[in-house]
Amino acid sequence: MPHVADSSPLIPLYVNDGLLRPEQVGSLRHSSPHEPLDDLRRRYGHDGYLFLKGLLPREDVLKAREAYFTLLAPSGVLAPGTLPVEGVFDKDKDKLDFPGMVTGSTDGNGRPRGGRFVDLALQAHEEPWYKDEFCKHPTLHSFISKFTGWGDNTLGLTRSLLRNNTPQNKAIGVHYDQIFLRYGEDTSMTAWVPMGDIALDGGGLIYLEGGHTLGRDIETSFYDLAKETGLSEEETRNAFNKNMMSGGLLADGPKEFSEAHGRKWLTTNYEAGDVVLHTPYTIHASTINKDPNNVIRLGTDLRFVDSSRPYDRRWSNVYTFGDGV
Ligand SMILES: O=C(O)CCC(=O)C(=O)O
Ligand SMILES: [Fe+2]
Repeated sequence: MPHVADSSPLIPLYVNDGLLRPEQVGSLRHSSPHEPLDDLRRRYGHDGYLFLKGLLPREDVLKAREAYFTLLAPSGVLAPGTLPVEGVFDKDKDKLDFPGMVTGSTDGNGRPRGGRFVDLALQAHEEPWYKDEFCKHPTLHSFISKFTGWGDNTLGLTRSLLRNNTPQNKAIGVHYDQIFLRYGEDTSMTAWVPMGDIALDGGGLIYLEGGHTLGRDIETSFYDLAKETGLSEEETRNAFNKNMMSGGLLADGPKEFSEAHGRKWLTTNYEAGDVVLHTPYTIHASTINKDPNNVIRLGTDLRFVDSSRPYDRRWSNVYTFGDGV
């Protein structure tokens, strides 16, 4: 039987629009990659996500975390006397000089404000240890190919975003991924991969309870609205069309969104090696990183598709600022 945590997290969780009330928070259901695939598929279909404990070897994830912060260290982001793999933010620095890669906190060209830190954070996406090794981890690839039944057609899309949430900075708002993948079918799968341990209040992802069915309904209403307001097919597919919020998000604030829909946000602490798979309609956001030890939250979202089906080819290049997706 999967372990189902039965108590709501008790420590305060902050999101972009304030502190979540205890009744707005629940626990993410845990699964093991060793359970029968049919059970896991059923759970994924029911919950809209699958939180796989320890899918990846911990040391492989920590190796990538170490490489990332070794690359970024010259920017001065790390606390003196700490190791790169720890990724501890130097609390004497101004957090605004070290902005995370988060939708909404960018200049007019899609670039987050910030100097060398931002340049190096972008460069990390091109590094062989990231794009050729970590993103193509055989354990993840092979699990997804079996889980989905896509087999040899399983394709990991090249475009991905390394999200480096520095303490106290803004977090990503409420969204589902299909908004950004509309040039393809709604059959993709996202693997959200925490790159390091993340404490409960350390800025991990939060999932709206039953959010995949709500996300599907919202997408249908966006399409209906697009028709009513006379948008062309091209405009309809655009995540940033005039009927959407700027940045393509459903809302900036998870707290108000949970109140409006009467649903909880589900979360947990994460450990290096864990992976969450989610559907293209699963509604999610992130908490603000309040880690008491100033640990920087690093994670990436890897998208997988069935390459025999139409998929969003705009995701075939390494991420750059303002790439329009
Ligand atoms: O890591 C984050 O804060 C956001 C990741 C995300 O939205 C995704 O996995 O689709
Ligand atoms: Fe997402």
